[in-house]
Amino acid sequence: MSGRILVIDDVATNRDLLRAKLGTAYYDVLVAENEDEALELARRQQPSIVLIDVMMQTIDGFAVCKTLKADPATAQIPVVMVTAIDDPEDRTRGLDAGADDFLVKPISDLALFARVRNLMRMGFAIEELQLRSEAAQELGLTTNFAPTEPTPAQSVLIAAPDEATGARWGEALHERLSVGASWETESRAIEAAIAQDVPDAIVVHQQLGDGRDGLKLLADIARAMATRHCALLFVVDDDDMRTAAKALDLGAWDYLMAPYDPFELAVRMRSQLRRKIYSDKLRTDVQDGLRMATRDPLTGLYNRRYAQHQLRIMMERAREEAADFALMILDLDFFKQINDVHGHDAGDEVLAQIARRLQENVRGVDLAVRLGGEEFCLALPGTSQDDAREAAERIRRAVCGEMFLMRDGTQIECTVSIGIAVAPAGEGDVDSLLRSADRALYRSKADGRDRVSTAWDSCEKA
Ligand code: GH3
Ligand code: MG
Repeated sequence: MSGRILVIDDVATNRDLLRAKLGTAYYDVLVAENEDEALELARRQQPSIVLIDVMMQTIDGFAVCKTLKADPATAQIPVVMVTAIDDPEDRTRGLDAGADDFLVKPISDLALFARVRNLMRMGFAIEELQLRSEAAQELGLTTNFAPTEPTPAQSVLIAAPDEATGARWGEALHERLSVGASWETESRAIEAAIAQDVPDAIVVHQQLGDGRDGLKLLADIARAMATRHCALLFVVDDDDMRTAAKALDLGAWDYLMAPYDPFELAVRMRSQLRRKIYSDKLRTDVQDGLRMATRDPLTGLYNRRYAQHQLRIMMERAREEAADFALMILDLDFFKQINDVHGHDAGDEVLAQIARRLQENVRGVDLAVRLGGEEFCLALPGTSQDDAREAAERIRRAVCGEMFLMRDGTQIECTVSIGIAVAPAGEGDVDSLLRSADRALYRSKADGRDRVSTAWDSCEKA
């Protein structure tokens, strides 16, 4: 997010006025005096907000808005249209072109700065998610942003001043956006509805049916864990720009002022729902990315990279608590033959089933890792040498005691060799513990496989 604002206006004095006004709040202002310049600057400079005057001689502001919204490179940049008079027709056209808001000339500082602050804040949040999602994409996830239309799966809850208004707005949203819309007028019922099923968007009227302050409800919703990602639209009752500004600062994504036009409500809701769908998608990508970065896709176990980091943390904790820390390395026996005889896919299936058996046989505090190939590692905090040996024997039997059943009915037998090392009271470092376990494993292999060896027994022998 650049923190830059692009002002598009073909009149020099207007541009200068806005530049000066925004400059006082230390925003970085870009200006464009024709259409080409505007599109070029928007693409290249990625401003945080675009301000377009709709009353221009040489530029069609609506067309510019439409072009910006149709181009994936600029579609996410919020567009605010500046109108000379509060012309409902201009608003409708602008909203249809994808504009995110309107400012009426002469622009009040309150309205301008409240809107800019709000859009900047939301932009920063989305940008943060985008960056993390890009990191996820580098790990192999594909995400392409395409503006998504709301579907019946989206739900909107209206916190209405009365039944009739709730019904009218609900109908407008349902008909125009085909989303599921419901309404409530009493705070209790509103809270109960949210608790039962968190909606994608909530419309909050300034004055609720039971006289409760809508701004208070808005603030609660914006803060609560369960609802903080809901799109929030505030309906200003007292026709006061200060109330609208306050709503934006409290967390409203957008607001609506009288005269209430159900069409305007629907169009504003559409763009907020799009934003919501987009940010939800980014958030899921980030979660998937994190999962991908830490897990092995075939088995779902943690991967080596994550283990290296996590083992260190676990061992530090063991040292702090002076608790024994056991580490096991498991390597499947003659696994190459399984591939050779039954095919690579069957080998994969055996690996996946082994991982499942491993997970079923460890505690929640243990860490199960696929180190690579047919090699696994288990970290068992708070486990003494005796306990570790016992656990290893149990795991060896649990993992390979039964044959592996393939989808075609084939039964495959596979055994495992295990090496264990224990850091008494968590002393020592992860790398040497891993090396000790590895040496013990090597002994299991050398002694005939399908067995458990311990690092301390080999020390005693040596
Ligand atoms: P040893 O008892 O000495 O460990 O013998 P081994 O055959 O298990 O060991 P080796 O290192 O010779 O071979 C390991 C085999 O594991 C070779 C490799 O193709 C196979 N392998 C590694 N990763 C995968 C995988 O993800 N899927 C499948 N199907 N096979 C894998
Ligand atoms: Mg092996």
